[in-house]
Amino acid sequence: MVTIIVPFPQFHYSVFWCPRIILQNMITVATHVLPLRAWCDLGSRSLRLLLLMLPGACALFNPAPPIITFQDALMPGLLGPVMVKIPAGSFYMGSPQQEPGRDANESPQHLVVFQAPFALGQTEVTVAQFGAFVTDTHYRTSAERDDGSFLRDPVTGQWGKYPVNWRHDHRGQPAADNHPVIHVSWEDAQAYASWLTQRTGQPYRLPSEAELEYANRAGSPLRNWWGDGIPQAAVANIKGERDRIDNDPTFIPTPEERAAIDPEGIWPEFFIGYGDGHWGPAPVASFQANAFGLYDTTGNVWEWAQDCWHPDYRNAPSDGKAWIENGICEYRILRGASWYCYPVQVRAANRWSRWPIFRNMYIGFRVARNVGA
Ligand SMILES: [Ca+2]
Ligand SMILES: [Ca+2]
Ligand SMILES: [Ca+2]
Repeated sequence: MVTIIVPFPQFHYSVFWCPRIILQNMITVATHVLPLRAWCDLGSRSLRLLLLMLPGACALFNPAPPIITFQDALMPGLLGPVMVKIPAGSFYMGSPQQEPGRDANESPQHLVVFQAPFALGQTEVTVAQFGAFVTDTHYRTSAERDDGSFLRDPVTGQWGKYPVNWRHDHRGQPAADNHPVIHVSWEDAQAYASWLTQRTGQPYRLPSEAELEYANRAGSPLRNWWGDGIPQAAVANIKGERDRIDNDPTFIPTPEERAAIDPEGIWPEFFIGYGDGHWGPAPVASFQANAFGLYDTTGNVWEWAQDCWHPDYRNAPSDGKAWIENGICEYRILRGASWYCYPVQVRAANRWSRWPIFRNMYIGFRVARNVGA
């Protein structure tokens, strides 16, 4: 195992990080429990000031730990995906009642505690990485066994099943090696993780839904790890107004999509004024990492999770493990939204699910692995 330690790169986000329990509890109390009047009545002015300064002060004196990455050897001359050690900790999973655009399936917001660290792929699995697996095993994906995968024709705008697979991009052209692999199903993702386990002797698997949200937020209780609202800089491959390619009808959602995704018709179809330079998947790690050192946790491609679908979080486990019990296992979880999504879907708490052999032009995955303390 090769271990690389890099310094914590973004002090700004450590404000969320070090005192995450204090900060999240303060926000929970401030927004759920205390009405404004009670907050104003809370002790003296100096006490209020102290409470507000605490997160910043704590970050100054107790900075977040460094980001630790490693790679396991797969076979002579080939290393596995770069993995990031995600620290043990806790967070509130789901969205608060007042979050704009939320769905009932994100309720109730609940505390999840990770007693032990775990590791997540630093990036989504790439075309090159998936290709090494196929070369070694001659594995045939769901798309290859079942007449192709789904994409929107960039000329006609029509959704359809085309003779494409993991080797192709969102237009059906050969995909670049450094792009996230797409047109892969939950079953294909399982097969890849099993191969990593077999080749490395280490316990690779798909992440749980809780792990994906915890890792995505990286301490942020806001709508996204970079904050609320429209990003001021290019932080992720999401659907920006300036990402539109001339004459490409796939930028405009179909009437069915619009009705299904935004029944109230109040959300814009893209992030207004935003541009990240990509309509379609971008090479992995094209944008800055979040506070955990992970790339593209939001945007680029949706990512499969291990869990079965549950319509909300009632009776959800609090240990962060994949939630299978009493679930609808004909559907598996997808997280993080994609380059194709409406802004209403681009929220850390947002959830989606599809059946295990489903695949299309905006779904990929990253792997997880158990690690020692
Ligand atoms: Ca984009
Ligand atoms: Ca992603
Ligand atoms: Ca949703």
